[in-house]
Amino acid sequence: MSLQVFDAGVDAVELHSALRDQGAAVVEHLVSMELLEAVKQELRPHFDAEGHRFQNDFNGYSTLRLGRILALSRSAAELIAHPRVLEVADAILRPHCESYRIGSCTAIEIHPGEAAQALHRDDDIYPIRIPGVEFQFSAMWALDDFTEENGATRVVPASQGQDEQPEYDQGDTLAAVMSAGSVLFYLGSVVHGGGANRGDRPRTGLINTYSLGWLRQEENHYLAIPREVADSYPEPVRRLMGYQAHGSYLGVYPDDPDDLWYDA
Ligand SMILES: O=C(O)CCC(=O)C(=O)O
Ligand SMILES: [Fe+2]
Repeated sequence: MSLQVFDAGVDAVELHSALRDQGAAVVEHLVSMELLEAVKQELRPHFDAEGHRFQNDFNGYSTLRLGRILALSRSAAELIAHPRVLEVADAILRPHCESYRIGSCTAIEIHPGEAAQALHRDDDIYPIRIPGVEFQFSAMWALDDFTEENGATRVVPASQGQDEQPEYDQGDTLAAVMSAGSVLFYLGSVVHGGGANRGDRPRTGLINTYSLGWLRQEENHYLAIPREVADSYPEPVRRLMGYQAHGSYLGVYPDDPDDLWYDA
């Protein structure tokens, strides 16, 4: 068995239905090598300078990580706000909210010798679950080819939507094998983890999560991204960062065009 892999032209309904069934799916070759190279080059000095700061038992000690991606890589905005990703986010999240936001953006470089990450659910950051409601979903971009050997993300298929996380082990997982420029979509309630890197080169990916607009964002984008940098992005990216209210009453601010507080 393997995860369902679609080409870039996949029909949105088909993709959404695969995600509903398996909790995860890969879409191949969505972006150009030039864009990937730009993102990698922009992140490189930051990986080298501060990637080790995120090392701990969960993230591993042979893995470099970066947060506050939109402050470090302008090109990454094209992955974060990619129309194909937002189409999927719309299908999964919009039934449960009026607008959604980035939860977190994390670049992850798993180095040779790293063990498999503990299997987990990204949405366990939230203390409750609501049956039938996905709180978030994730898009893991392969910045390098992802292989069985080099630590491709491991996913437990059809593990989504459960109240408690059952005991799974690595034998229950499938590797999201995909070429650079492809993306793995998975639901926030799907059990998964970074793979062990048994190869001889690092594996780099960028995971962007998107969460319901009435939830707190995992990464505090107002503090993580300097205001002038946030303001320099186009409006759809600023909105994803959180510079918008949810509907008319949550997170309102004076210049919000949709706000109903300040209009009286
Ligand atoms: O690096 C990966 O493939 C997955 C990492 C992950 O799932 C996480 O840190 O939450
Ligand atoms: Fe995760």
